[in-house]
Amino acid sequence: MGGVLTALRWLPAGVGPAKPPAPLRARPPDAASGRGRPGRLRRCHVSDAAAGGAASGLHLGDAEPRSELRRQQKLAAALVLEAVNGRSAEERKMRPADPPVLPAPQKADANPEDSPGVLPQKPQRHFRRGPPNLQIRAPSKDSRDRRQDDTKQRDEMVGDARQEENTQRTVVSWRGAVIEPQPGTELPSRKAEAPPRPSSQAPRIQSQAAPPNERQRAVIDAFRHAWAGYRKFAWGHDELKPVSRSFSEWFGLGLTLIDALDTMWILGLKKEFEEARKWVSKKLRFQKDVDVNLFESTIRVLGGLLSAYHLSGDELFLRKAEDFGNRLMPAFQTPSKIPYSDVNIGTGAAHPPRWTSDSTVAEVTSIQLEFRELSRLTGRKKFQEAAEEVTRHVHSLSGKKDGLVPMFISTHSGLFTHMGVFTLGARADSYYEYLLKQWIQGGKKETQLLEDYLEAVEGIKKHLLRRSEPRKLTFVGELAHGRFSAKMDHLVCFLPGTLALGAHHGLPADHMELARALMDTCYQMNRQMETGLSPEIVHFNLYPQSDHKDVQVKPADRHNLLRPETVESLFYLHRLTGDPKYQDWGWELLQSFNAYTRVPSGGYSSISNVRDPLNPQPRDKMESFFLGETLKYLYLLFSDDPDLLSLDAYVFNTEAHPLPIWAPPRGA
Ligand code: DMJ
Repeated sequence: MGGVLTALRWLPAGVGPAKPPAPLRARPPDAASGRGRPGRLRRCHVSDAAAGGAASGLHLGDAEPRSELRRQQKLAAALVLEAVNGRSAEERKMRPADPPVLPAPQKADANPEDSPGVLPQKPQRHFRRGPPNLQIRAPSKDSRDRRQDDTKQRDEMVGDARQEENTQRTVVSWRGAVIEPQPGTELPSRKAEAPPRPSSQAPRIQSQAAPPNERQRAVIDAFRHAWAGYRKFAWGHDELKPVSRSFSEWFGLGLTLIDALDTMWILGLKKEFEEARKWVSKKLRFQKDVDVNLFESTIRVLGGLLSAYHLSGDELFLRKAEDFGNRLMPAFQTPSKIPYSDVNIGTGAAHPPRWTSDSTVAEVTSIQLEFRELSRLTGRKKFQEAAEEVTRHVHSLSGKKDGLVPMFISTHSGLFTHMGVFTLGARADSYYEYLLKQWIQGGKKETQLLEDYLEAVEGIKKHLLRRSEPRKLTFVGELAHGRFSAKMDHLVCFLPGTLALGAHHGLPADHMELARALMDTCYQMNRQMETGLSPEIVHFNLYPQSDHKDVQVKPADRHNLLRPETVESLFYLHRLTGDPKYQDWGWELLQSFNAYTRVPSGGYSSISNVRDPLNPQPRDKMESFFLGETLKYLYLLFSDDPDLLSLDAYVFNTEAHPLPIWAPPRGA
């Protein structure tokens, strides 16, 4: 394998295999590892804690060195910030940032308390975006939807806002004639108060995008095949069961359809988008007695609707997003303000999972991009406030290990629980991702987020990084009560992309070095399997024995759920380094998906055995993220246009839904 570095600066001195580690955990046979889905839980956390308790490595005596480390991290963050703000793009070897894509957040967002009477989102004048046949703008139809969907409060809000808009229009006059502001032209006197609009780059995505190249056309073909199955056998339902040609429900919200909206827009699938949009308009109703998982529904439904709004400019999606966001809010009504995992969007009853009062750390800390954006667009501060309260709270908690967080948090006490177990995989992964991405979303000003992210990357290097034998693949393992396990979830393969993104935004160059090495490893996790597809979990070999391979797979971990993380990181690595080998690797992956997961009658299926190309054992399920993430990232990976969803203009949520980076405030 090319690209594995021989000298790894980030590995702590003296780190290396000593003796074979004792097995740390027993796992139930079906280790699907999805977060928040009771049926897919894979951990035995309580027994893990008990088993390792005596040997706990989380010493209370760490407090002193940790505060010193923290001080150093703050210093490092300050230096990085100075560097980010002070160095030119050329000096940083970064592509120059695009001009701001959106007006600055309204004043009210910056300091909500100062503006108690601030108006919520004004109804947007519709500025035509994208090709005409996607501009589904019949006002009467949309008004009808609004009448059906919206609450009384919302009607009042809209009424107020209309008044505001009228006032604004009459202010703009020349020799007695009213001049309507043009799209993108804001009068200086009103500019600071202009409501946020859909991203100004959105039109480019379809109108000026280069025609798809051969590999992109292959992605379009894959998408069409997946969509055909969904359309035929699962239309309006959550997930396609491609083998039995039926469907399964999770929340009953047309999850696949919503997750796929922005992918269709980006791939230029206008007919499909239009049909899906019609379903959203006519059929998607949130007034139903159903429990949804806060995290999963936020990243997929709220994130999907918000990005569909930004790309299409269609207010239907924003209205739906706001309605849905309102229905998620009861989840935050807990003694600690750490949200419950589940909320009933019809009744407003929120609760933790049946077996615990805890929430998952990654879940409560990976809803912020979406809630913050919803507040910015609607002018309603409550979404952002509730989500940021969680961030502040988690920031201040003890129980971390050099920036690494435990996997559970109590909704009663607000404290971490099941302490001493640290992973970059399930239940913690996107905590790290959202530290960085919120910092980017907010214009790189929120230094607390940066500090926590930088500290965590140091924690990863110090505690979780090792190299395998014999090929010396750099990987991220896990730590349970001081004992290292060479186990890595495929989920961890989001990390190379996140590290590369941080380096692009001015963070230390060794983050990029580490990103490249981990990318090689994630590629090998796929490459070394007989189907070319990664299993859900691998264990790395730490001992130099000639008959051992680097990547080992336990029978219970052999499944592949069509997950996106490898191709997600390939997209970032290619976009930010320009190295075509990442596109070639992605191309191999697409071939493997086609060879082993494509179901002839339509759709793709997760499989149970990535080691048996003759019988990969389809599991009869197409996860919504295959359309929302995997195929979208493949399409973007195969593009050579850095401005197709520029990483200086957009930040992708953890379900691959692009949200705009907020412009820095004027004068900053
Ligand atoms: C997606 O829902 C998201 O990417 C999430 O962050 C992790 N799990 C799946 C994909 O693997």
